[in-house]
Amino acid sequence: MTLNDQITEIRSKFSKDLKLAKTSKNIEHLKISYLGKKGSVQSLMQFLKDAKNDERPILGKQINDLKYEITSHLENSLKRLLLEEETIKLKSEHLDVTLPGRKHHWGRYHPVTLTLNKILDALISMGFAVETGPDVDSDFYNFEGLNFAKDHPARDMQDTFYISDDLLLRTHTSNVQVRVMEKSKPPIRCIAPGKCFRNETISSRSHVFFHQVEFFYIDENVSFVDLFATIDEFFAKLFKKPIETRFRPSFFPFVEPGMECDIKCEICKGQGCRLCKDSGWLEVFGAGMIHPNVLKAGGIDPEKYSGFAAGLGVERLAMLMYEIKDIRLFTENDIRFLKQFDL
Ligand code: 2U9
Repeated sequence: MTLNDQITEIRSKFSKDLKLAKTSKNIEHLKISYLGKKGSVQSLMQFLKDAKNDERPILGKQINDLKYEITSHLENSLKRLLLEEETIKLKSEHLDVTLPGRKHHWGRYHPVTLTLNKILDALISMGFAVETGPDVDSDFYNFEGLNFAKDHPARDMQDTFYISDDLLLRTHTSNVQVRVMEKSKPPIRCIAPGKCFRNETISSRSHVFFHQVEFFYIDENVSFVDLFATIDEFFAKLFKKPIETRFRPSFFPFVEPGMECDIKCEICKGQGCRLCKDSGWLEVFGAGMIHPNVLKAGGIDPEKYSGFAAGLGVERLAMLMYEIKDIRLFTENDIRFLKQFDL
């Protein structure tokens, strides 16, 4: 077959192949099969090798013309197909700017966090410093160092989640203060906020885990008067107005004397209502003067120093402040409940 015959054959096959090419990818393949190193046009170079010297330029020109012709056809088709493909892509990505926007749902603070932050703000402004400690602790930091007798009912399996003989989920945040006493010298003013765990039956008023804030002050000559004044000041800061308080004697192993603190019910102004169960008062705090045995266990001389301590349940206070009737709502993550609370 002569070079001319071959060129005619390639040209006619190329023209058919080009008509069949529907995508830019097809064009890339044609480019390789016609113009590539092992392509049809390249194979024509064999004719140049075998040609006489005077014929070679003429044959070379014929091959180059064919190469140029195929190249320009391929380039034109590629341009056209790329444009078509781009148009289809843009159409599929069409953005309807008239559609309504998507609503953003802003996160909110959990009511327990809101209440905790309010408590901490009030106490920090009074010179107390936040300290934290482990949720899982030893019998010493949760009980023994806090003057709990070996047979105290709170150590019972019914109240405490034990991990091993000596390890347990703390039942209060007082374990923090024992550590603070060990590492610091009076005067100490510290707040211990955190999670606590008690093996209780879950109901509308009690849960197996809840949050506490405890605070204590140890120095020379700290007295009950300091405790009363601190609690009154705390409530005034929390509620942004003076609040009437009432103190009742009570017992906790880590304080002596111990007491419970009530505030005048804000809803009925002491007249009696559903929230205060007709008593006119709401129980908020447990408190007292730190027991000498507890000071001793923390390495503090009870002959020289004295201190007061107080503790409150955060969920309980949140229930009073926001009039929430069931403690279980705090852990159910129901968005209809959670979105009702704002700073
Ligand atoms: C040390 C010494 C003393 C912290 C105190 C209470 C009284 C108290 C309860 C309130 C409701 C716990 O969450 S609650 O169930 N707390 O009544 N807490 S005195 O006394 C301490 C703490 C640490 C070293």
